[in-house]
Amino acid sequence: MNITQALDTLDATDSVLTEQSKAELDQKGYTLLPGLIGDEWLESLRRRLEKLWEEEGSLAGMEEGGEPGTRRLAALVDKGQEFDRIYTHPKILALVYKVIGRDFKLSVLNARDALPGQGHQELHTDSSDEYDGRFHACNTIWLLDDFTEENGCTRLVPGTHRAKLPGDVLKDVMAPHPEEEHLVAPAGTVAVFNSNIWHGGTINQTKGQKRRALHCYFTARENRQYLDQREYIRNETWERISPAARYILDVELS
Ligand SMILES: O=C(O)CCC(=O)C(=O)O
Repeated sequence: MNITQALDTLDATDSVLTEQSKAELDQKGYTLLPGLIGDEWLESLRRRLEKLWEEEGSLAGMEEGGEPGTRRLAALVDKGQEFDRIYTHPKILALVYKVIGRDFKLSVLNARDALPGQGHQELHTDSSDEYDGRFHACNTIWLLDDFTEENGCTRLVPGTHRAKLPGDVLKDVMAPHPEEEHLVAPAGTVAVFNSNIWHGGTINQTKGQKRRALHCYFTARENRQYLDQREYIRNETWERISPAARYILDVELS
């Protein structure tokens, strides 16, 4: 198996993409896919996350270290069949391939919910290297609740995916940026963004509204995965998923 075969098998070809999403991803550094998660799937994802939060308690998200002020979950590839369709979704994979432009794999699949009064993050990129003529990673945020101005939507600064790293040029990475755009969109939307774009979570100003999202992050194949999927993969997951999915996870038998 190679990336071309994996993408072909999963129908992740250019023909599933619109000209608009390709152009936005290239020019702004992000694009939105409204309604990608159907109602039934959305409900099953929410149910699964709540069950995992209940079961894992204070250990939730600890595979990746957690984040104060948020509920996190990590290593989701192995925590439910509901997640199989996330990292193998044809439109997502086709867009990720547009950004990275070469062989890639999943790095992490996790969840994040900013708690009331919390969740503000510095403007950052998800790539430690600034743009050097090609891109090395691509992230996606799956909105499981409506994202509003009040409940901690993501902020993104369009066009910064070809800029320097925010910490190198901004005086205050926590401050609002004059050009930032807010990811206000209904549950079921997926945002695909170049990992070099400046972005960050904002504060959940509501008294108790949830702001649950999945992050499905892909990296060029030569990079290390943030979470070593081989270390976590369970037999039942490995046997359930397709050879193409195993390729995307980089858990094929060598
Ligand atoms: O969930 C969000 O709004 C963005 C989170 C993020 O950028 C991160 O955790 O690195």
